Amino acid sequence: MHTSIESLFSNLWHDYVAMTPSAEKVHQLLGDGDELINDHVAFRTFNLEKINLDKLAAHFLALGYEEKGQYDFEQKKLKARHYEHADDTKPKVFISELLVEEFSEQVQQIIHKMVEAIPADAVNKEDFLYSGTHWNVSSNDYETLLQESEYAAWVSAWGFRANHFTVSLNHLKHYNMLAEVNEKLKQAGFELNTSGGEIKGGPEVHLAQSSTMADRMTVKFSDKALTIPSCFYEFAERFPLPDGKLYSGFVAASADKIFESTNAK
Ligand code: OOG
Ligand code: NI
Repeated sequence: MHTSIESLFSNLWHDYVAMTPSAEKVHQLLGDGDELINDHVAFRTFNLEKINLDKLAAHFLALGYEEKGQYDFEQKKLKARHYEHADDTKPKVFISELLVEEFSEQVQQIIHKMVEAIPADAVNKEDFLYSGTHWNVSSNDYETLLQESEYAAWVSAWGFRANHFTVSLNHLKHYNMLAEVNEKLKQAGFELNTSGGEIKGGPEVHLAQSSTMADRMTVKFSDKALTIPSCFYEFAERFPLPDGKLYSGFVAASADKIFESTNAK
C-alpha cells in the first residue's frame, strides 16, 4: 500500500503519460503553464477474487478514501464504484470490474489463465495500481477477447494502470465550458470520442463529460506485436445541486459511452 496520496498519483501519472503520449500535449495545451486539477482517475479489472474491484479499492481506502456510488452496466457486463476523499481537491477514483462469469467458456478460460499467473501478493504491493500486466497472452487470445468484450481485451493488453486521468473544468482558468475545451482540442488535432455525442450528460444530470479517443501504442504479445488503443484523457464539468454543492457522483449513461474511448476506430 502507498504511504501518500501524492506519491501514488504521481506514480500513476508517470506510468499513464508513458502509455499515452498525447496526454502530455493535452496537459500543456489546456494547462497553459498552470497546474491542472484532476477530477478523477479510472481503473479496470476483472471480478475474480485475487484482483477484484475491492482489492484495487483497498489501496484508496487505506489512504482515507470512502465509497460513494455504485453503477451497473448490463450490456457491457460491468459494475463500478466511485470513491472520494474528504479533501475534495484530491481526485475521485472510479473503479470498474468485468463480470467474467457472464462470458463464453473460451473467454473465461483466457481470463482465468491470466489471473492465475499473477503472484498472490502482487495485489497488496505499493506499485500494484501501476504494475501493468503479469501474464503472457497471445495476439489470438487478444482478438478472441476483443470479439466479446473490448474491455477484457484492453485489460489483457494493458493490465493494471490508470485507464484515464480527467481534467476538472471547474478548476480551469482559461475556459468556461466543456464545448470550448472540445473546440480547442479539435483545433489542435486531437480526436474526440463521439459515441453518444461529443458531450455526454450536461447540467440536467449535473455532470458534462468528453474524452479523447485513446492513443495507439504497440504491444508485444507472446507471438507478435500489435498496435492497439492504449489510454485516453477525459474532461469533466460539474454543476451544483439544489443545495449549492457541486455534484460529485458519476452518470451511468455517460460512463457507458466513455468506456468506448478505448474502442478501435
Ligand atoms: C471508465 C469509463 C467511465 C466516467 O468518468 O464516467 C468513466 C473506463 O473507461 O474505464 O470514466
Ligand atoms: Ni472517467
